[in-house]
Amino acid sequence: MPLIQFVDLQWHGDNRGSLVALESHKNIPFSIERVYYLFNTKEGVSRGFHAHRELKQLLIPVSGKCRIRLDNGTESEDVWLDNPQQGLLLDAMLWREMHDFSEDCVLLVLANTHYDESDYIRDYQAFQNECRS
Ligand code: T46
Repeated sequence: MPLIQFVDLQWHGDNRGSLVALESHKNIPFSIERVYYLFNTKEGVSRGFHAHRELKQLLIPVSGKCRIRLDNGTESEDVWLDNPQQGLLLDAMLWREMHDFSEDCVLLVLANTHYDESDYIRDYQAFQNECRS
């Protein structure tokens, strides 16, 4: 499976501007159980540095941009999120880091479960061990 998987989000544009609708199992490949957004991230601050055992998420940069590093325990890849008409799909067992947030970045996240701290792997060595087992 490729590390970087984008989901194209159809937009409805007219002379008033643009609109994107997000619907479970239509353009979003899971049931949306939780929505949160990251904003006002300070200059030079990075976030993430963890993986999830089960959680699936879609990251949509509704404003501004940031750089995401994904790592499956064997290889890693960086990608810029800067298009509100595309979401980045984060499957389970991917180490993620978020860097270089622009001042205006608002990163919308759709998740397929409620918040559960026990789903997080926050230690990189532990993540690699779980990938191997
Ligand atoms: C992820 C990346 C993209 C909650 O109480 N409920 C929530 O739904 C979330 C996501 C977080 N929190 C609390 C837990 C921490 O006290 O908010 C605080 C900040 O969370 P965290 O340090 O995990 O934030 P990030 O930006 O490092 O990671 C977040 C998500 O946690 C994570 O699942 O994939 O965004």
